[in-house]
Amino acid sequence: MEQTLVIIKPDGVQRGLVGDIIGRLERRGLKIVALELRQMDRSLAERHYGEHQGKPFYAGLVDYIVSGPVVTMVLEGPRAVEATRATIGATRPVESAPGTIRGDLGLEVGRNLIHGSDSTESAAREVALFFGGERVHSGWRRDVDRWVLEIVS
Ligand code: IDP
Ligand code: MG
Repeated sequence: MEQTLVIIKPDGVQRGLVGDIIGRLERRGLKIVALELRQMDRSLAERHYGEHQGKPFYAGLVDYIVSGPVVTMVLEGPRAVEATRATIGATRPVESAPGTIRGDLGLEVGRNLIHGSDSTESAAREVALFFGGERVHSGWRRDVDRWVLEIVS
């Protein structure tokens, strides 16, 4: 089963949208296998956003992500990376479809509420960066799964 890393960014936490955002992902059928409120430090932010180093928005992005607590989680499900990115919406909230998290709740790219891994390779790297192997509880049995998934392992 695929895993993905989600971060509810400081604006999502400050605006009291944690429940709404997690609820949307949870209702879609994705299973929470790790969840934590934490304050990211600069070194973690720089490692997480390493691919953007050198871009004009990089310094502002790091300042933004360390500006307050974030909620990090690992979600599991079939094609979880793609399902989560689709639920999140496009990077620029004004270009995100209504019904998506960014399209319903955001306006500006520098306050776009949430991060989701963009590939299974990024997901593996990010899950390890934020939770390590031992803090992900991927084994728990969710009794409703036979009504969400066609084949339950
Ligand atoms: P993504 O979060 O949709 O994967 P990326 O292109 O990976 O988007 O960019 C990472 C984050 O950097 C965005 O979510 C956003 O917070 C920020 N960002 C991207 N482009 C800009 C920009 O042009 N101005 C300000 N911030 C940006
Ligand atoms: Mg990205």
